[in-house]
Amino acid sequence: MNKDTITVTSPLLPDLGEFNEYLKKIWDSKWITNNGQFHKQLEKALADYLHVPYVCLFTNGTLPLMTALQALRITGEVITTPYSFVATTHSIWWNHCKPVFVDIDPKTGNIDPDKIEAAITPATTCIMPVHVYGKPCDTKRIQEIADKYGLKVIYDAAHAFGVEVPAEEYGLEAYDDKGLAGIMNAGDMSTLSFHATKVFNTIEGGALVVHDEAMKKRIDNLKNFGITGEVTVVAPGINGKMDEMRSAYGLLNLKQVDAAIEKRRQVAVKYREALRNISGIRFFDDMPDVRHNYSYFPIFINASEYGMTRDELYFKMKEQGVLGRRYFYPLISSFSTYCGLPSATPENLPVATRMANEVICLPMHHSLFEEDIQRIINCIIR
Ligand code: T4K
Repeated sequence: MNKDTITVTSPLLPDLGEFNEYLKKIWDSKWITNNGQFHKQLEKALADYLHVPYVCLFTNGTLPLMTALQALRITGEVITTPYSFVATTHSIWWNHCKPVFVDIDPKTGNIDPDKIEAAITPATTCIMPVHVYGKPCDTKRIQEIADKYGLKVIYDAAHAFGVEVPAEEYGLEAYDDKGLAGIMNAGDMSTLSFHATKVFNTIEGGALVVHDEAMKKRIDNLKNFGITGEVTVVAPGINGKMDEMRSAYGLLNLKQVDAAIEKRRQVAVKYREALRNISGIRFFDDMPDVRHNYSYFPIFINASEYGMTRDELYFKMKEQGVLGRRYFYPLISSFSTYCGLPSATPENLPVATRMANEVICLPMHHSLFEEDIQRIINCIIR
């Protein structure tokens, strides 16, 4: 790739010297996977950081979704959003359940709680919302609906690492006297992705956040083939274990993730300043009292007002070496596996269809320089 190319993201990398020291420890111990010391340390450190009771580490962000559905014995229909990365719906399909798509709220890009009840049938057992771009879902409303109909809620929180919300408003318990709560406490379980492209990464990696010790044990068994003892297998588990190298890498990245989020915030401030008065461009502002993680910076192009379609701008940026991404276009509901489902029609999903056709995620990461940001803005405003 040309050195002048600006990519949509860039991985947060730990200091190589410090990583080497950790590698030396791993080499000395000869314990390289299966719940090693660094794995245990990272689970504890993440639970503290995220203000959640229990974290189960995984090798990526897709297996926790699949494992959560298994662990909660979800069957039948699962209500979900079409406006996400395809892993969300694939996990439902792999569990032999039927995804039921519900439209999204244009103010957040998240599943619209007002439209959930109409999609519930006697076969519905679960709601799987996504905190898309790290913007928190209306967890209080979603929980009320779930409780009314006896449904489980599994949040795909792949984008929401470290996001904190006013506890009462989101129906959660505060962890401090400022009344904040980690969004990962919502629902029955939440999943995270620690892929290289995420705010916090372990190269490949992910986690399942659970609320009690018994469930933590069950998930730990399920991600290790269902093994509970040398000669005992109690469930049809899978191999989802994170190794010691990635756990050590994660421990180092956790030390610098707050600084990285602050740098992302500064990028968002500059984008907003420059784009606020450009006709035909819409973006999200921060939500009141929410600690955001600035994982993505989507803009939405209204072609008639802006004078150029989304794709025209996307390819113009590309020609100039600015690689935005059209996350999340096309909608999951339009892929061949899912487009035949009754809920997958564009008529059922007008808001998601429009947003998918209008979105470009601008480059957003901790190592964008002032001149990069200016180059990106110039592509859009000229
Ligand atoms: N749920 C949601 C809501 C998700 O968004 C995702 C994943 C998941 C579940 C599943 O989690 P994982 O099983 O993946 O942990 C990326 C990621 O692969 C994927 O993790 C992510 N969501 C999705 C939104 O984006 P691509 O195909 O767009 O990534 P790629 O390889 O084109 O990389 C994008 C840019 O990042 C590159 O242009 C440059 C930069 N990059 C990327 C990599 C891999 C680097 O600078 N270095 C790198 O090593 O999917």
